[in-house]
Amino acid sequence: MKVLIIVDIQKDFCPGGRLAVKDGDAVLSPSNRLLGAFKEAGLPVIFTRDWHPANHCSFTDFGGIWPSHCVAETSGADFHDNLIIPDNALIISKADRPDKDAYSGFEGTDLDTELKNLDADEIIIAGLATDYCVKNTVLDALRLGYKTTVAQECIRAVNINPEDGKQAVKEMIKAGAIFDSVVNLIK
Ligand code: VGL
Ligand code: ZN
Repeated sequence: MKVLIIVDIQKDFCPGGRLAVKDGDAVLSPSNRLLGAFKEAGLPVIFTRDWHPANHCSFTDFGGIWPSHCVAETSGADFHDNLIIPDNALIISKADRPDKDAYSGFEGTDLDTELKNLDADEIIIAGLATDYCVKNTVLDALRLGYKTTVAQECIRAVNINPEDGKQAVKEMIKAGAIFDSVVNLIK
């Protein structure tokens, strides 16, 4: 079974948000095309979301490197308004404990169990951000043995260092990830 995983397309990671990724909202339209194709094919989709407590350790006020973002139950943690979320979508919240950061959708969540329940062997990944949650989710998926393809137009990087996104792509490819375009993925 092929499963689409949409990573952290939340308001705070898009322009106007608290941890805005440059052109973060540019992933919306290609991601929605993938979502439409999966819906038409009757294939499952899973959405991850960053879901921090207000005192999360990744926030600068609590010793971390990030401005406060994606605080659970606040509007910044909402999925972007233009993201098409099917009624039966599975939502995985992560990094929801004060003392632990988690960039991978697999870390401290039921994602692997849910994928096994769906009999997933192949994963398509889209979302934000390339150099953090996309990268770590992809690397974990590969470690867990899933054939993992990244939808290349559907990712954007934070780029604290200008090459971080490019570096992350290299790392994912080296670990065995496939990169492909949405047109190919919906064929
Ligand atoms: C992320 C930075 C901080 C991500 C989450 O979803 O890529 N990046 N928290
Ligand atoms: Zn975060």
